[in-house]
Amino acid sequence: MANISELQRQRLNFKPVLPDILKNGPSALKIKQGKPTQSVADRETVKKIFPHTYGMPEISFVKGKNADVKKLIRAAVVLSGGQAPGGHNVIAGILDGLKKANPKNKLYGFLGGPGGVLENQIKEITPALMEGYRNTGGFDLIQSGRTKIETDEQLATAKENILKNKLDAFIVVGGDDSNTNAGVIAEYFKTSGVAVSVIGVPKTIDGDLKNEIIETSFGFDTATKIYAELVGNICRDVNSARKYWHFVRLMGRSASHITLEVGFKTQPNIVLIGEEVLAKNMTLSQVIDNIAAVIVSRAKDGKNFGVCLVPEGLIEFIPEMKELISALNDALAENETALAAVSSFEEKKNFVISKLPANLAALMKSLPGGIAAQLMLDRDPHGNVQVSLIETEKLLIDMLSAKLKTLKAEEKYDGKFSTITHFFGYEGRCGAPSNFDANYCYALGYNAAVLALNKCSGYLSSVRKLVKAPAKWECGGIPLTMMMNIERRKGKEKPVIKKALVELNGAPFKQLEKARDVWAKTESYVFPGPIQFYGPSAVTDMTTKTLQYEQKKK
Ligand code: FBP
Repeated sequence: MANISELQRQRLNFKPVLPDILKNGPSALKIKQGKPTQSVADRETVKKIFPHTYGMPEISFVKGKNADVKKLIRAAVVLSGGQAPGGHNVIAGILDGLKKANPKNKLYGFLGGPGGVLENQIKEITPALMEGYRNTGGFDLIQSGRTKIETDEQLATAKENILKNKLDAFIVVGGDDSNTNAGVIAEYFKTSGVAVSVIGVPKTIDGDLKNEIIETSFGFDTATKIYAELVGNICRDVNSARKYWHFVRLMGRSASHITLEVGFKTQPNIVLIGEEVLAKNMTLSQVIDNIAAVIVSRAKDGKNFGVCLVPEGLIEFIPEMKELISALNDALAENETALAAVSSFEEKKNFVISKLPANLAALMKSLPGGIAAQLMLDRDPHGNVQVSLIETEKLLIDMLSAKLKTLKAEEKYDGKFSTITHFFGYEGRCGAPSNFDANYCYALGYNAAVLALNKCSGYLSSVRKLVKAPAKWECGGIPLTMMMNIERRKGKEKPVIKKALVELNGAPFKQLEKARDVWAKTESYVFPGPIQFYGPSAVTDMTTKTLQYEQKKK
């Protein structure tokens, strides 16, 4: 039996559209330098940490002959962090860009993420190998991982292995943390006189690696389309059966962009946005009161059903919970050895509670056991709590049930609250890339190859004007240091790329504000259906609503 589906077979033949500026290959374009740049905040501190790579100019590509790029190079790529649809096309773009400049150029992939760099696990990505992966989802060609290259020892090992493999360029495909790492490595190489270009590529389904120049990270388009199909189907079911409240938690550990986008695509009754909760300084019980108000109002209309979208990162946006998580991060990081010696969970919990200030210790004790345990799970290598493992939707339902019981006793509610929970995250991370992501990723990869061929280092591959047709996209690079600020990580102040959160003054959130009261009361559900790869362009080439609203203002 064939081990690839018919759709897979057809997708292998899809030819991504390259932006016009890249179409004639690396030797037909030149680097144009813009003005020197500054970091987004904490300028003096970031400058001190990155003396060689701070302030570099933005780069754009313009037409022109460039024979320098024909010199033979060896490059390696690493996929870092969570999977995102289109990763294989980034690699395909890098490979094709390198080969177009000089067919003898070689591309390697470090296996299993940055850990593969430290262990020197590497394989050549030949054109023949690449053929089976074009336009496919997943990162399985070379896999990914969350190891961080940050200690002096790790940086030295990375340098040793990169030099051992005689590499001229090292391309890191990752989110904000991984690209921060890329910036650290670029600086380290410049400081130690290593002439290896380090280039980043913006990846994450979460959509939180963006700014004026990086309009979106790859994978966001496809993942939100996949979740929207599922949520749309739930909305239709809810409207047919009319007996359940569905609580759908959607991935996005630090920002609510995914939830907002899926909200636009499906128009459910409630769309919670973590950033709003934080801005309004809401407590957990205020969040519950707001949801309960919608449930009660719908119950009055005889509607004991609805759909509520919950961003995965909500828990970290509730100020009291954020404070608790941050104190837990510090307590866990500072007491690693002592905690390793304790075996039972109860003892660990009590030990950690003993390290917390009284108010937070009380909050921790008040949480349902399951949630408290989930809050204490191991941090990822970047020191972040793994919110994908915290079942916030269940916490909300527990608290809502209690609230509705009280309201019933006070004769303020006379409905039925039957619930179903869902968590959509992993379902969308390896889906076959939409046409948008297939094109965008290929362009990002090709663009990264051009930056590397031009010996740029410490830059993030940037492809802009994404609401236009791919042929019109603009290409270049932006200095990694330009996106940095200082944040607290693992109990220490660190330079990191600033996460892009949902802006309450931004056009997308304003759209939600305008629409949500109607969505709460009615069944304005929209059913986007599955991603379409073939058919009318209005369906196949549709970009995200977020991008459309954001770009409209420009
Ligand atoms: P990246 O930021 O690395 O792209 O990952 C994002 C994400 O998909 C989050 O939405 C989610 O919380 C997390 O990965 C889950 O990570 P893991 O794969 O380690 O469970």
